[in-house]
Amino acid sequence: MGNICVIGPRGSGKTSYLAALAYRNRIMGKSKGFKIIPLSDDSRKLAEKAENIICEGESVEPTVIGQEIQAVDDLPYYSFNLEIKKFIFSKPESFQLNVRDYPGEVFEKIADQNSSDSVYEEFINECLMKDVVGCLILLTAWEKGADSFYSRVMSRFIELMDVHDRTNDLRLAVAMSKCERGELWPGRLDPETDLFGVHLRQTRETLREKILAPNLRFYAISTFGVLRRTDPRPNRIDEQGKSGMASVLRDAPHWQPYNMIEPLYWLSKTPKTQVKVK
Ligand SMILES: Nc1nc2c(ncn2[C@@H]2O[C@H](COP(=O)(O)OP(=O)(O)OP(=O)(O)O)[C@@H](O)[C@H]2O)c(=O)[nH]1
Ligand SMILES: [Mg+2]
Repeated sequence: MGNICVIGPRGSGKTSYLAALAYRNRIMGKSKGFKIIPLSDDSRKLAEKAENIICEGESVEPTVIGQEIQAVDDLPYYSFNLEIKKFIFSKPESFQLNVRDYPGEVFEKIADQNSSDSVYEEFINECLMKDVVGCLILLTAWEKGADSFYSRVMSRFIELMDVHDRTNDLRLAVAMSKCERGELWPGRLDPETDLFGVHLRQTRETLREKILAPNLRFYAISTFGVLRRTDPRPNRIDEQGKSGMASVLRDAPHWQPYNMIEPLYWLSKTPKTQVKVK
C-alpha cells in the first residue's frame, strides 16, 4: 500500500502519465509482466477517458484551480493495484498505489515564499503527510532558466520536508519526462549523469546535497515512447487539440511507454524509516 504524490510543473505530463497507467493494462500490461487494475471511481473514469487523452489528445487539458476546484479534495484521486512479476518464475508482487492529480500551478508556487492560498497549503500538507511514502517529481524543461527555477523549487521543497519532519523518510524519484525527445533519448540509460548532470545540474546538486542517497533516484520516462526498438523517432505528433496544440500518439498500435513503472516500483519499496546519517 503506498500513497504517492506525482508532482511537477505545468505541462510536465502528470495527467497523461496517470491516464496511461490507467489505460495501459488493456493493451499490454499483462504481457509485459505487470498488471494494473484501477480501483477507485476516479481511476475507472480515467481509464475510460484514457484512450481519448493519449491517442487523440482530446481532453489533455491543464489541471487548473478554479471554479470547480477550490480545495485539494476536489482534485481527482486515483487508486490502482499494481501487480509486478519481475521474473518469469517469480511470484508476482502486488501493491496499491494511491495518487492525486495535482495541478502544476501548485508545484510552481513552491518557489514563492509568500504563497499562502489554501489549495497550495493543503497540497503541501497532503504531500508531506507521514503516510505518503514518496514523490514522483516530473520535470520537463531543460532550456535556459529551467535549471535554476527547478533548483529553487526543490530547495524550498526540501525546507518544507524538514518542517514536516520528512527529510529522512520521504523518497524522491525525480524524472525527466517526455524523454523520447531526440536530444534526451540517448541520455535515458543513465539519466542521473547524462540528463540531469548535463541539463539540470544545479537541480541535481541541490537534491544530492540535502536528500539521503538511499532516498533519491533519477529517472527518465516517456508516456509516449519511441516508434520501435530499431526506430528511435518519437511516437508523437503535435496536433490542434480542443485547447490549443497537444502532443498525441503517432502510431497507437505500437505504443510503448518508456520506464513508467520502474519509479513507482522503487517508491513502493520504501522502508518505513531510514537511519539518520547526516
Ligand atoms: N512529447 C511528449 N508529450 C507528452 C508526454 N506526456 C504528455 N505529453 C504532452 O504534454 C502536454 C501536457 O500534458 P499534461 O498531462 O496535461 O501535463 P500536466 O503535468 O498534467 O499539466 P498541468 O495539469 O497543467 O499541471 C500534453 O500536450 C500531452 O499530450 C510524453 O511522454 N511525451
Ligand atoms: Mg494535469
